[in-house]
Amino acid sequence: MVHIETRLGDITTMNVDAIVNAANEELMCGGGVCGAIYRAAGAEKLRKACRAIGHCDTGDAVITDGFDLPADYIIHTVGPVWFGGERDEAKLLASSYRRSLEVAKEKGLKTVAFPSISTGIFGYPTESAAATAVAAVRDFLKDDEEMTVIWVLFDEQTKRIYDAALGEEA
Ligand code: AR6
Repeated sequence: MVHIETRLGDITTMNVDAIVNAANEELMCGGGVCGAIYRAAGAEKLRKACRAIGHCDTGDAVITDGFDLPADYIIHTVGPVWFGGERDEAKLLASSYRRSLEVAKEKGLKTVAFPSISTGIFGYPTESAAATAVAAVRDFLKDDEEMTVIWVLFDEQTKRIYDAALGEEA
């Protein structure tokens, strides 16, 4: 069954098939959720795995082991930097979600946890990011009977915005 939900919390604690990292194109250890994932997975091991892959385009996704995380895998996707909405940001953000779920499906993964991609350091306004994210995930899942997607949101305000985009009670 397709299931979508939101939770408040730290994505690095999630015991799921894969958590998604809001990465950069160089796949380097950054700040925000990326830094937290590097620390929790084991920075050296993750750095080595990311170096072997080398690069990920904006809107694309790659996968590594989850190393010391409870999650089996990390899907690294690069969301767009917000430039005011004039540089295909919505298309690229939708692509980040779609490619992450395609990579998960290729591996046969059933439960995937996302952070709020692009809405921190990359500056994407949360309301429009949530609307685009929810539409992209629903579109991908419409034919898939067996995936669970969980947004793990770090603060109450962001959770409220995703709940509203999903049309649920906050
Ligand atoms: N669990 C869940 N969400 C978190 C966590 C956590 N442990 N920590 C932060 N967030 P950001 P971006 C939230 O900046 O905007 C990095 O340097 C955070 O509050 O992590 O896509 C990368 O390497 C926000 O709501 O990602 C890239 O260079 C959301 O995660 C760049 O930042 C995303 O914020 C990516 O920027």
